[in-house]
Amino acid sequence: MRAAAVAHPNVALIKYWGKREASGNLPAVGSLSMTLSALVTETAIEFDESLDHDVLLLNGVEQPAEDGRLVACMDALRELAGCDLHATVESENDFPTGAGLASSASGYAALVTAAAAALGIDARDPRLIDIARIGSGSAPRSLFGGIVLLENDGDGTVCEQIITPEEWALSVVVAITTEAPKTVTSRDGMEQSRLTSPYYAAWLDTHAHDLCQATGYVRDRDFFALAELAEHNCLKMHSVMMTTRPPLMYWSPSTLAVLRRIGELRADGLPVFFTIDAGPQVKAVCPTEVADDVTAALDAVPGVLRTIAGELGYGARVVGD
Ligand code: 2P0
Repeated sequence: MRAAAVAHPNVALIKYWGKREASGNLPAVGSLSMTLSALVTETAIEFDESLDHDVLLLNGVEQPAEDGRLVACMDALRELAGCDLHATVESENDFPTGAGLASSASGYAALVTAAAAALGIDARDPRLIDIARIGSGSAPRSLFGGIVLLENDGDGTVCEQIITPEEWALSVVVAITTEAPKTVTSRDGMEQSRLTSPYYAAWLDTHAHDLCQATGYVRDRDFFALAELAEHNCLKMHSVMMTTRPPLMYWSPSTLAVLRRIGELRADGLPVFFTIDAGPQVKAVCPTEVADDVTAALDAVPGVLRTIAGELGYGARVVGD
């Protein structure tokens, strides 16, 4: 009863920020994301009848036993499989953890995929999407590759791939400006935004339109229309974050420097746009044929520690035991 899986983080073009009041970690809004081949989480799981609780080792360090998200996710997997055993989970990221690079999305996608294999659950069972979401609202997106649409559907969510990596040769260049973990998690931050930002209502009101338009631009491979809308949606989310009380200022000074450089590159005719998540790193999206040019330009921005570039990646998958 053991298995291992890999998954990639994803970066949203149209963002998820805020939850419905109902339980089950349901997002208030849908989202549209790209799965990133360049970053990898590998997770191994082994169910063991000698354990009386689940054990999680993240990058070799044991995490607190009371991690509610892990236990809730594991309990849902046990219920689905009709199994009452606990497990040891060992998860490794090849990139900074908790620093705005969606490590929880890839972590829970890899966990659910490995656990399903170990427990004999069909990997295509749609209930795995709901179980991944319990761990992290963005994790269902990392179960799929390419460009992925997550939408609200009644009391739940649906998630599907809309473009395969082969159908659109896009790359993402991640400019790392700080390796340190963020001080406010997305989970806590988005709840504070819901409770205190005067712009949160406008975020909700305008979101469905952004999501619908962006999905159309992706299906049409309209890069420049997508560029303008994705940057707008990103800055709208950061406006909500910055007007939260106390304010959520995830940017570093170099975040703004990279953002301006990307604006200059686009004004000079290079097809590239930015997006930023709950952290100081900037993700530059571009056609793969110009990824080397974008990488060279961002490496030269003062304050950029390093860049990581890669094409669209595949969804979470079993890699053996
Ligand atoms: C996104 N983020 O759409 C947005 C942009 C962060 C900023 O999805 O509370 O770590 O576990 O559901 O999944 C981060 O959200 O939050 C996220 P929880 P999660 O990519």
